[in-house]
Amino acid sequence: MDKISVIGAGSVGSSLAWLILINKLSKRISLIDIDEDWAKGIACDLNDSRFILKSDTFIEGSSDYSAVKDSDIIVVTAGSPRKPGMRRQDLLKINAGIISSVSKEIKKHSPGSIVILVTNPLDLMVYVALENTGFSSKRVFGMGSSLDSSRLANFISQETGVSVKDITPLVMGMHSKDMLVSKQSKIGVFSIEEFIPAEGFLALKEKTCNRGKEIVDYLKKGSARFGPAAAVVEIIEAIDKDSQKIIPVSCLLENEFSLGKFCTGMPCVIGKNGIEKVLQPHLLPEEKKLLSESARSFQESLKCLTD
Ligand code: LAC
Repeated sequence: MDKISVIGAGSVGSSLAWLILINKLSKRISLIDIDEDWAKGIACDLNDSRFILKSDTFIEGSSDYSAVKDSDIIVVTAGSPRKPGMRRQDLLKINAGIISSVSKEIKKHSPGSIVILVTNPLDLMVYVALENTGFSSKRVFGMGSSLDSSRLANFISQETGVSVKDITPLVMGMHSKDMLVSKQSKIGVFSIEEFIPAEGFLALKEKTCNRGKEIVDYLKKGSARFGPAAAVVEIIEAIDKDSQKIIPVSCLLENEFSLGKFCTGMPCVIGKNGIEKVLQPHLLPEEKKLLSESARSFQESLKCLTD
């Protein structure tokens, strides 16, 4: 890939730039931050690791949005992060303002790019970016459920002793504490129940839903960075290699589940065009209910934004 831009050089943005450099996923990275000196400082530090890591990826720090010009992919991590005691939803108004202006800049300077959102509340931010870029929904989506899935896989692996490589986690729905952690997740070819009793899985589900908050509470001055950065890199790699890999991302649903138009986490096939296909897993009755609650809560938040 020729160029990836990362908007927001905070902990997720800088960790992501480092992972891109280590994995040599792009020739250039534009790291944009409102604090230009900060972006430049992080870029200098990252570039100093190029020789040791044998990577020709070069990073440029800037506060000028024109630096995103001609990006293949733009990752948006900019926005206010959660503080202890806050829900992702509490960031709605402030971050919607940021994402709408960032989206207009993206549209102006890099109209052909694929845009991956990380900013919370994620599903709403994907919608705001779609509205303000006018790009196809195949090219604007969010990283959320794949991180939640990775968290679930981590917990299942710890609980059972089975390698994370043999776990197929399935988390969908909103990237919030009301996410849909599916008991249709698998361990090898086996159903979860064959390894973990129902109440045990309920506990893992709870831990998965609360993981972001747990990290915020521990850190006090920040939120998760390594997990989110790794989850974005997985998506970038799938686009770069056109691997047609199934990754759950926050995408626009047009009425697939007869729930109207809203953004939420669904397993999608990811390739060189971004979302190649939105998959529609068979939902258990309680999962259908949770998804319709996601749709309702999405519409409420949207209304709150437009009021
Ligand atoms: C979290 C942030 C990325 O789940 O929403 O930690």
